Amino acid sequence: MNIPSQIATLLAGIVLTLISLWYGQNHGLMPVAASDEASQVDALFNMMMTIATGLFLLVEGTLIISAIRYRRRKGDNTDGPPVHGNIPLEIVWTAIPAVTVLIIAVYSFEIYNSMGGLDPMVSHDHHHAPVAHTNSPGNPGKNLLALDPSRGSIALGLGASPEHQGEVVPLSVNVMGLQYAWLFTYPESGVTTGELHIPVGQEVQLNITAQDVLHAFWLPEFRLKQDAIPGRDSQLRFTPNKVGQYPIVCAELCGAYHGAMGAQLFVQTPEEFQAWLQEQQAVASNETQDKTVAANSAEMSSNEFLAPYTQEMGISSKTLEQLHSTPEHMAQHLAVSNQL
Ligand SMILES: [Cu+2]
Repeated sequence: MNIPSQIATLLAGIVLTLISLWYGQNHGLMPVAASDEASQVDALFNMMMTIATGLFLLVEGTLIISAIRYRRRKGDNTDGPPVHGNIPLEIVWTAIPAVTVLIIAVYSFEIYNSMGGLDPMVSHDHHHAPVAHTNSPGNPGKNLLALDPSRGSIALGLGASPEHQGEVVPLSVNVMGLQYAWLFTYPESGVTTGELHIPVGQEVQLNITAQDVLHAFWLPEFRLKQDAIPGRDSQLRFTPNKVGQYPIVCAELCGAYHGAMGAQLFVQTPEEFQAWLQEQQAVASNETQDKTVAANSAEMSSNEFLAPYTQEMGISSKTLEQLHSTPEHMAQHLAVSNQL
């Protein structure tokens, strides 16, 4: 049986495309998608996976077929034909990746915009209500230029998506990254905790900052990641859509125990969330009444806060102190030892 090479190539191309399209949707690499925004990120990822699968099969397939088909036969000691190049082929293999990259760039920018990446959030004081957005939805870049320094600096991250622009977020939570934990403060109720609870089905805004060094607030199931930067605000605005418990990961190497820096995110029904919040408020007011319990964890030193975690990890508080000692501490030590 002898199939003409054009038809064989066409058939191989069809099979390759079908396999790529199937694998692009069935790679199973992503965890559950728990936010409204996650499906867009997944669509982009699936598209890139489809292209990558096609390219992999094309390149590796050609390599394997060539290695078998054009191998050296027994007794053949002649040279191969001298090939100096193939201009049409070179144009094709430059044009196809160029167009592919351009399509991915435009598509990902479109997703970034629809997730609120172009909403230039004005950084605001954590204890006040968010500054109203003055953007016109059709002209998202305008505020970038019209930034008024008296209103604060631009926060990084994701703001209002075009369809939510001008809306006030029902719940905003302040997130503080510190070596080696995340702290969450609910400004309206004065609750500070080590786990993040949010109600399902409504927009939430996280105002993220860091106390000491760079951290990164990563929610894999929500397809969101944002740097936490000392002295600078960043935000994430999103809508959780699945009740459940999800990991919060620090995704920026931030010190010796970076690997253990994590927290839990609980997406609850609005009723459960309100009940939890009231419970936390009650606990907080009891603590201030009898004053036997230390003030809320925001006022703890990071050593105090970390004590239960370090014990679990088998690290003594002394080690932690040494790790945390700054040049000033060293200087004090020296001054004391010199006096002796
Ligand atoms: Cu960290």
